[in-house]
Amino acid sequence: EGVLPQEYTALKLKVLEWAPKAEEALQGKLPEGASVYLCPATLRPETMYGQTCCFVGPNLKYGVFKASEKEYFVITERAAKNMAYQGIFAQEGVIEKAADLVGSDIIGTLVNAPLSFHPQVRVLPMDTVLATKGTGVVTSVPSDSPDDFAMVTELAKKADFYGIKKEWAELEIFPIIQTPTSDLLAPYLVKKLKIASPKDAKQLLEAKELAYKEGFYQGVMKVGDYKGEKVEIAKPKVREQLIKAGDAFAYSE
Ligand code: A2H
Repeated sequence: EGVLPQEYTALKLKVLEWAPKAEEALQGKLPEGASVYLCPATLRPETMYGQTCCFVGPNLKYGVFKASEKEYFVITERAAKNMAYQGIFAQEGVIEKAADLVGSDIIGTLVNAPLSFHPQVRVLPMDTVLATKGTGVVTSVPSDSPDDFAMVTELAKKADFYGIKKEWAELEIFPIIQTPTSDLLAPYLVKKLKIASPKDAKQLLEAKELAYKEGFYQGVMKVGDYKGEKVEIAKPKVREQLIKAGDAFAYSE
């Protein structure tokens, strides 16, 4: 943990169709017409064009928290407490949980992914999601995040083991950012550092650091409204665009 607060962008991925277990757990617990969103926290809002799925920790506990009369967020209790005091919920300081969910209940849920070339993506498991960081929900951008690329590769390889449909993990990975090395930096680094699975923690950490530095300082947007602009410049613009559209909000911790 650093000394400075981490400024995240929390996205709103609207639930379009619940996985059966989550559907059951939510039976009769939400008001008529309410929308529920999974809210991943990201440091790379400019990469959201490349979302291919949304990760939850299969063993983590989540709640469905009331953000306003008609909107509920799936996040950890820890994140809900932080949000309640950041003016994110309609009622300042009030934490109201409509239901409990375990990550594994949510897997297979279909959500809308704002800005993505894949407007509808599935919720998939990732064991390395930490309960102690962000919202406990992570949006997957395999083009630019080595962790995400390693995980979707693993999920596609062992779909039966993970209890998912292979095609949920095999969405096309589009180039989002051009750097001097590649326009698919995460897959490039995973290959170069011979990362075979999400368990190769040491190499993944190295890949993550390389990808983050090169992407941020030398990257140029290949897509979207800020195509051709440097990532450094485009990042706050894409963030504002998402927030203005009601598809994201600022979250810090
Ligand atoms: B990032 P920091 Cl394209 N557990 O978003 C594990 N990882 C988490 C998490 C949690 N509870 N909450 C957020 N994260 C991930 C995009 C992205 C991210 C890209 C490239 C790098 C990258 C798409 N995934 O992060 O420890 C989220 O993944 C590398 C740093 O607070 C979030 O941003 O610095 C990032 O880690 C926050 O990590």
